[in-house]
Amino acid sequence: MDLHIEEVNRLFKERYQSKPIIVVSPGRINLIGEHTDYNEGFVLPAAIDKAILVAIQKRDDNKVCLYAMEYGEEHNLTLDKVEKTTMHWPGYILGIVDQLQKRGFPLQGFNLILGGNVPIGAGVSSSAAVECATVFALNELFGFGISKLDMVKIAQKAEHDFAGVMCGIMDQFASMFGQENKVISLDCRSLEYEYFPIEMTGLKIVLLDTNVKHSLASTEYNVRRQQCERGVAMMQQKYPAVKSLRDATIEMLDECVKTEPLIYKRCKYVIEENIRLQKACKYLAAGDIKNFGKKMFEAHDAISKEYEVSCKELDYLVDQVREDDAVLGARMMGGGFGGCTINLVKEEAIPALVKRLSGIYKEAMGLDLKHYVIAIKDGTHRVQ
Ligand code: GAF
Repeated sequence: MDLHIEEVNRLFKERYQSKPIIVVSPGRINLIGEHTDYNEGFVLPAAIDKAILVAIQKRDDNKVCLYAMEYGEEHNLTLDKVEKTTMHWPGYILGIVDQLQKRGFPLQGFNLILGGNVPIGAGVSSSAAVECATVFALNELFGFGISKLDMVKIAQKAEHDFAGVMCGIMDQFASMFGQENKVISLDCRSLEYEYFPIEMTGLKIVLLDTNVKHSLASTEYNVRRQQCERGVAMMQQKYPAVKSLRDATIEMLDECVKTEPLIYKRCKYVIEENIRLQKACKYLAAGDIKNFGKKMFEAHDAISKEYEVSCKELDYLVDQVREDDAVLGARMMGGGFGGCTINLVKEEAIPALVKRLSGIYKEAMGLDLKHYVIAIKDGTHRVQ
């Protein structure tokens, strides 16, 4: 992965006359288990070979000077005035600063350059990568001794408070804890996790990017979360032990939530997605990628029809590979309303597939199709 470390060093020296600590934090994929994390369910993510880079060094005063290479923009402030800005990107960094201050960590001023090669808005969670890179870099710089799990929690809270997305823990966890060539089987209730080696001889994970960045995504995301909570509250009246959808069954749903069809649909999707993931994991463990792939298609149909966080471009891309022998499984990935589909594709067939899809996608949707053939890599770490 080409992160232009030399260029970052040169730029840092030019802007701030010092040599920085450099931390990288990857984007993530998720093989199956979508919108289950905030319902205390299961997910199967991994960190990828596209990462955010944070270069950082202390200052002698209480200023925070930020520069984003991607946008050629800077944002400066002082530590006694850490607030949201109208600019998008500083929020993820300042959200971390805010969390550290709230937890009483003694920050001093610092200079920070943000770079990297995670595609923005493509659904591979560049935001979690920025948050994880920032908290890790600040922890290194000031020697706070924060554990990786606490850094994940700080990063998640930063997203809640500064970006306003009431996300689950999957993205930050995957970015921080990723391991090369392994997916993480994570229980989002207990936070117990296991690394699963993924053997896919002759296959590659290909992300097909719709190039759609839906402005409704964060609002609708929070609405879905509330709908799940509503379903839990309805079931709790009869079954007090139901603390989240993790504890619910379809029988309980039938009994308690039938009167509200929309809430019913949403909860049904989540309950079944957890079951689907567990079956899919068994296939993965047995090396049965064909049946694993089938579960991915099933997951897509359910998230599209019942949870309704897909969009026509994502549905189109999944539909176009259903009958293609080169594609074993496909589904929309991440929060939804745009971003990427994740596809398991026979390696030798990738160029022809991309060529075919690019043409018909442009014709049908009027948009260019981007694609990323990805590899699974280590999570957040220091490179300098
Ligand atoms: C987004 C969120 F940030 C995650 O927590 C997760 O809920 C995901 O959407 C859907 O599975 O990426």
